This record gives sequence, structure tokens and C-alpha cells, in this order.
Amino acid sequence: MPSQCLDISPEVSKALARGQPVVALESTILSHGMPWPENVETAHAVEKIIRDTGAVPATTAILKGRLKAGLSEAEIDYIGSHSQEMHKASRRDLPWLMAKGENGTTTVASTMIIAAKAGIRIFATGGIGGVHRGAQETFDISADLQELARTPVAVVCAGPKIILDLGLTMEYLETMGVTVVGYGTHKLPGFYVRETQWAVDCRADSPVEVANILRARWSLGVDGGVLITNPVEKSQSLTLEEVEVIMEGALQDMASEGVTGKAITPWLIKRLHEATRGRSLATNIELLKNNVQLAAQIACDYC
Ligand code: PSU
Ligand code: MN
Repeated sequence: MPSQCLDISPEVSKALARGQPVVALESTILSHGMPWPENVETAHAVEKIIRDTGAVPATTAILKGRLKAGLSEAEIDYIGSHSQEMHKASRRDLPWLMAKGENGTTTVASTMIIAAKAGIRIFATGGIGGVHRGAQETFDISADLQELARTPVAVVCAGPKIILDLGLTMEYLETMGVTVVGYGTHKLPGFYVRETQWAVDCRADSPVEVANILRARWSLGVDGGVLITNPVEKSQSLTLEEVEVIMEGALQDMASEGVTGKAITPWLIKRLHEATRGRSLATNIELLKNNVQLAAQIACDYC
């Protein structure tokens, strides 16, 4: 349901009109999650994976105050090479960016909003935001979780980011009624880390099985999305032990440097990148490609 504030690209628009599969993509991962030029290369590579699988990619952003579903190559290149001027835009940021005609890159929450407005049901990303470590004190809970509770979009990811408190994140998702599916696993994947100690609600072993869960979810007529967690390949996974060692120092430095609010996730991602000498970036890129591939297959089966 295109609205006045939303531009759907001609390619995406045509696919939606014909009932063809479309996969939404976020853009904060490009501006705040990866350095240039890897961000631009990855953005084009994942769009290609989606097209090669028979679906159409719809990368989302806010450009000059307009919500975008589907970007041109030039727009992707611009965002990737002008990361500094891109506001990280979650649900709360959309109104002021729109009113002021600003540029912003979309988080999981705002991508879900744009996808739902455009009529796109499947969205692929790297990892979602969640309940931060120490949230008992800080109240830092990503708006991604509330969005999953209310917006009817399926998010394919490699799990909540391991920088979070995964136990509390799972509790929160349960409270909010979000179905969490493990793709080929009963254990919750933790983004860079293939497997964690937490269990998922249900396991699915094929794109068709996932598509059936999505249809059942939306036939209920209640609000909300579904989280599909797809473990990163074994050969690409970081170990829980190495991540925990890095996180211990990172959380101390983060506190002493006074990093707060929406800067936290990008700061921790960058810290892991440096501490692993680029291995976490390579993992991030691989898991994203993996998720995009799965999302495109699910979209084909869903349509
Ligand atoms: N991936 C990254 N870096 C990021 C994000 C993803 O490598 O910054 C973004 C995602 O868009 C996710 C968001 O939705 O972080 C969550 O941020 P917050 O915890 O501030 O809601
Ligand atoms: Mn936060």
C-alpha cells in the first residue's frame, strides 16, 4: 500500500504488482556496520544473490526525507561512501528525518515499517538488536523487538547480536509473542557465533517449512512478525570464548568513553572488528549473504 511519503522503485513496484517475490534489506548495516568499500561491495553482492535466486531486492533507506523501498546502484554507492552523513534511523527517527528532508539509513525496526508499507513480507539482515547487557540498569532495549511484536514482516537473521544479553532478549521476544524459528537448529544462533545455549521455539529445515509457518502466523489475524534465525557456517563462526574475552574489555572501555544510546551497537561491532583483526567483518559479510539467500528462497516459496 504505497503511501505519499514512500517511493517504491520501478523494479520493486513491478514485482509487487505481479505478485513476484521481493526481499527487503536494511541499510544501517552499510553505514554503521561495515567500512567502505566492503559495505558497497556487500550491498551489491547481496542484491545479486536475491536476483539470482529469482526474487527482487528492495534495499531501504530515507533519502532527502523520502522513504525508499528499492535503491538504484548509484543510491547504494552514495550511502556507502557517505556513511558519516547518514543518520541511523530507527522507528522514532523517521518523523523528523522526513520532516527535515534528511538522509538516514534504516535499522531492522524501520526497515520492517517501510517493508510493511510497501507490501513486502520478507526481510533479510545480519543480526537484530535486542536487550543489551546491563539493561536492568540502562533500560537499553532495541526498538527492533517491539517492531517484531507489531509489524507483519518476517526477519531472516543470524540471531540477535552476541554483544547483547541473549537470555533476556529471548525472554522479551516471548513476552511480545514473537515466534522464533531456528533454521536447521533447535539452538539459538548468536550472530557471529553459530550456536548458543538458548533454545528456539521451533525448528524448520526447509524454506517451504518456513513459508508454511509464515502463512499460519498471518492467518491468525494478530499483529506481528516472525524471527527466522539462520546459523552462520561453522567455518566462519567466531567462538563464544573469544567473543566474551573481547566483550569484557569492550564494555569497560565503552563505559569509560561514555558511549551511550544508539551509538552502542555500531561501537561494539567496530570494536569486535578491530579486536579480531577483521575476522568478525568477514563473518558478518558471510552470514549476511547466507541469510539473504535463505530469505530469497523463502520469498519464492511464500509467493
Ligand atoms: N549491523 C551492524 N551494525 C549495526 C546494525 C546492524 O553491523 O549498527 C544495526 C541494525 O540495523 C539493528 C540496529 O537494527 O543495529 C540495532 O540498533 P539498536 O540496538 O540501537 O536498536
Ligand atoms: Mn538502544
